[in-house]
Amino acid sequence: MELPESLDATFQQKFHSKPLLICSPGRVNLIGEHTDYNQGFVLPAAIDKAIYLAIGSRDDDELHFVAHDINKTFQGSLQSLDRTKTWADYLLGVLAQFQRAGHALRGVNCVFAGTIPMGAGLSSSAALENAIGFGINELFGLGLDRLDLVRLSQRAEHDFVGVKVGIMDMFASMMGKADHVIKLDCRSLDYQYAPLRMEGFRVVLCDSQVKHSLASSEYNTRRAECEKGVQMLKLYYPAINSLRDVTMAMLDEYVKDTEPLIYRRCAYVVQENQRLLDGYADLQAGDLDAFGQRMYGSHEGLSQWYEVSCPELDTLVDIAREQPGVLGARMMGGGFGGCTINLVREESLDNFTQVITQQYKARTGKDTQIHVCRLMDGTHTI
Ligand code: GAF
Repeated sequence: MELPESLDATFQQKFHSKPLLICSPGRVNLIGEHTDYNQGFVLPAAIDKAIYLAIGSRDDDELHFVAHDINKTFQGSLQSLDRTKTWADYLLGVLAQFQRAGHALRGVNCVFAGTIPMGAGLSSSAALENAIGFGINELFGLGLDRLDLVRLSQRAEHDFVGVKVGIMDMFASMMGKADHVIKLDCRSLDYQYAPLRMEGFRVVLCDSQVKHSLASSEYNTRRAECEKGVQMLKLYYPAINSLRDVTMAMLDEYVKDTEPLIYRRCAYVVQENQRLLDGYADLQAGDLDAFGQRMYGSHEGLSQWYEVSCPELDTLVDIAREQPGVLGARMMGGGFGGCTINLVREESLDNFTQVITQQYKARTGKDTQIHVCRLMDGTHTI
């Protein structure tokens, strides 16, 4: 039985009613990492790995959640939406945001499972938040648009889960379009879909299988470091609001000597933002070689200047760089584990998979998982 059917069956067996079924995808990001919360650009896409959620309303205030994959349940009430520090917070956090925005809800039953590898940096949490937000909006006819739901998921992550994430993950998961990447301006939220013209190439993810345990604390620290850079420059340039407004010349003059660490963080972001704009132009021009080189540049910045990589991710990129048919590779997402994203020529895929698998094991003692992905539509009912 396919996953959505099996969730449907479990739901009906447990709750004796027919659920609404929702598919909410994970995401990749081609380039533009840690730029979203600095009001820069990102270039993500939704992928064919998703969270599937079966949801139905109740006549009371109770909440019954089943995490099908891990065989865990949660029972609570809309009257007391408190943090549990478990997976249930991704659902509770979104419900709390609906309440906070003044929407009257009733209780819900949910059963969910996914094909997004957990902790692989493919945004399973944003997909789950989007899934329940989308489901609640549909079930109770609240009339919110997709962008409202994206913002709601982001606020849930900030207030309930406690990580000050940017908007990229939930945006990509909700707004994705098959075979397209999204060029998103994280300041204005203007976005464009661009067809991924990559005849003969595939987007390949290599999972380091390192779970990003440092990610939340270090993520918030990086964010604070960027904000510190902005504050320093504001003394000289009062109109500056974010690193989006900053140039390397400003950093060189006012930050480099006094705060070398802050300089490295901010310089990475300013350069990455420019790399994205240049890389987008490469993609539009069909120059994948140039784009691939920018991916390596992005990885170097993330590893050396922003310091969010780890030895395993660096190893995956090093191995990829030596393989024929690989145009570019870099760590993806928040960092400290998760996946690398690689652009690989179709005819080199088998060799790539074999060599990466063998050499990663030999160099780190760990296994990798390789995922070849397709770009899909965002959160939707099925
Ligand atoms: C995580 C965050 F959730 C995103 O908002 C983004 O900042 C990303 O790390 C780094 O680009 O996935």
